[in-house]
Amino acid sequence: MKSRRNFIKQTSAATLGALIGSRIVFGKNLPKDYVPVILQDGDPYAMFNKHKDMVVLNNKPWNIESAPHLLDDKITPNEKMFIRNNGLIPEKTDVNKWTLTIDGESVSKPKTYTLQELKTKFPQHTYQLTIECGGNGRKEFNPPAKGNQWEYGGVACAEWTGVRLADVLKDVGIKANAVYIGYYGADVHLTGNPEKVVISRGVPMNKAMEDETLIAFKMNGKEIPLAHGYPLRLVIGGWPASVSGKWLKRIAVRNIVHDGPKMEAPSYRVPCKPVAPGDKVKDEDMCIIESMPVKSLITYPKTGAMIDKGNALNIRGHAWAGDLEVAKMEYSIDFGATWKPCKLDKPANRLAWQHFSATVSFPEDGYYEVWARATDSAGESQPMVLPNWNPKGYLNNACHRIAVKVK
Ligand SMILES: Nc1nc2c(c(=O)[nH]1)N[C@H]1C(S)=C(S)[C@@H](COP(=O)(O)O)O[C@H]1N2
Ligand SMILES: [Mo]
Repeated sequence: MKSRRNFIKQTSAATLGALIGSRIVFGKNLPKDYVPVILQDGDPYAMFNKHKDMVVLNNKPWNIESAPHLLDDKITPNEKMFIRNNGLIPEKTDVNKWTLTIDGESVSKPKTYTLQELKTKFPQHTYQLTIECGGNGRKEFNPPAKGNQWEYGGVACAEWTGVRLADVLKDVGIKANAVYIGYYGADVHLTGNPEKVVISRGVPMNKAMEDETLIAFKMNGKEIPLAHGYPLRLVIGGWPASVSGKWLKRIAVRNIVHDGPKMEAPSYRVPCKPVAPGDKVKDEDMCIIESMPVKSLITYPKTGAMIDKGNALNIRGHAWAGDLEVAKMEYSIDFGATWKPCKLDKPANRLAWQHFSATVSFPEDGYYEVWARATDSAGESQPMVLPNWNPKGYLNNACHRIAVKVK
């Protein structure tokens, strides 16, 4: 608690406002080192403006997960959006001095932009983008994998506004030998060592140059909340959210596959070929996760729903499929023996999750489970109970299941 108070004390009114989730109207009058009341108790829910049902998995670094029933909104609001940090949130964020530098082997002349330049020089675009932590669903794997035990809530689809990474890279001019981009953020390593990079990941050039790959400065029409990368972040939908670098300061355009911290095996990698649960896998047999697998969540009702006999149940939720579209959505009330179709909407834009709904009737009273299964445009479906085990517990896209009692 003490260090957090110190952090808050040294922070500007603008950053405090970002923490609280609204502008401090008379912020210029705040006494020096004064901690606003809402932040005084160090309550992460107040500090990050999160819903009370969110689950804190870790506080150093902060990792907070959402839950299926909290993700019912079509566009995820900040209050229900998971936080996944590998290091410490940057303490002194002076937006007026914030710059983004583009450099690396495949850039002849590195270039640095102020926030203002980025916002005025390039066309702005807004997309709904699904980002899911590679470790979402880790909790279900057996043997268990180390790391945050994410259940279902490490996913979100917010509306992001920014400029295209492609437009900025074209403005800088990149060489033909460019292979990968790698981001660098302003967050601080857990050791406090300023020389150490917390995480620096990236994507191949073809993903970097997609229309939807944004250098974003707004989330859901407002400045990005501090925990989610204020004032600037990469947002790269459909791939593990670890490629969406927060507190973005620098992008290196590399002539090799980027080799920053957490690019190397076994981080964000899975066995190139399936292995048996518990197997040891050599580093060279682990492959970088690219597009995320097809997945869905029932966001209404919450598991444990009780309904009266004879009443139908309206279910709804979202489905997503990495770089692909979801082509089909089904539900089962007989543990996967038979499946019925759900109504499935088209995505608002490429890489946005898609909404589904169905009216479910039950033949008699008793205990049921409603299982939901999405199939992507390449014909891949979610596994019913668990996908292939992997040493780090990534990519669990098993069918989501809710309990329902009819009486
Ligand atoms: N600079 C920086 N960017 C980062 C991270 C981080 O620790 N530092 N975590 C990554 C991971 S692993 C995930 S899952 C997403 C989480 O984004 P969110 O906290 O906005 O939900 O941010 C990614 N970007
Ligand atoms: Mo992540």
